[in-house]
Amino acid sequence: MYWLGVAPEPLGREHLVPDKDEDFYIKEAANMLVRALDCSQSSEVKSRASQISNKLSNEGRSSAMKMKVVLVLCIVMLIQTEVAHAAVYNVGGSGGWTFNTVGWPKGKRFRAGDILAFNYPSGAHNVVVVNKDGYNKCSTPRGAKVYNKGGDKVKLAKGQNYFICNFPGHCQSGMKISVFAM
Ligand SMILES: [Cu+2]
Repeated sequence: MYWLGVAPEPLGREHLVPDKDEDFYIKEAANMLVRALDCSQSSEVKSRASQISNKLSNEGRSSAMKMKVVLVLCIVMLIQTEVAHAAVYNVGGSGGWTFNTVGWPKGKRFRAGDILAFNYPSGAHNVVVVNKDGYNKCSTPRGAKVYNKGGDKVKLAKGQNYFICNFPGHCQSGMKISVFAM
């Protein structure tokens, strides 16, 4: 995909494993990885793919075979892109799913299909999928899905997603999040 110009430059070992054990080099390696991921989802990559396909289709019927090849490549690229999109977020960061997590989603951009990982000691909390009313009032709708294992991974649906801990008083202490997924 790289030689067609529709995929980022492959990551080399030197990009992933820093040569020196210093903050700067580790940060550089992390940045490189972030850029590669960003690049694989960029509109530039997508428009480049459509340029190539347009160019080949303008060459007439004899290029039908090439067209097919490009279409297959585009599909492969889109699948790769989708995979790259499915990010995993640890709710609450290193502190995990706990009190006052209510502000955690602020400034983050989520996409439908992204995974929220709720990390907490089993038995200390739970994760309840609620609606807007349940979020605002810290109440649990009838039949709400409850997770309580402690390493719960929940896939975001398109639109607004609401989660609370329904242990008494916990949601009221900011143990709730509202997450918008594009
Ligand atoms: Cu709790």
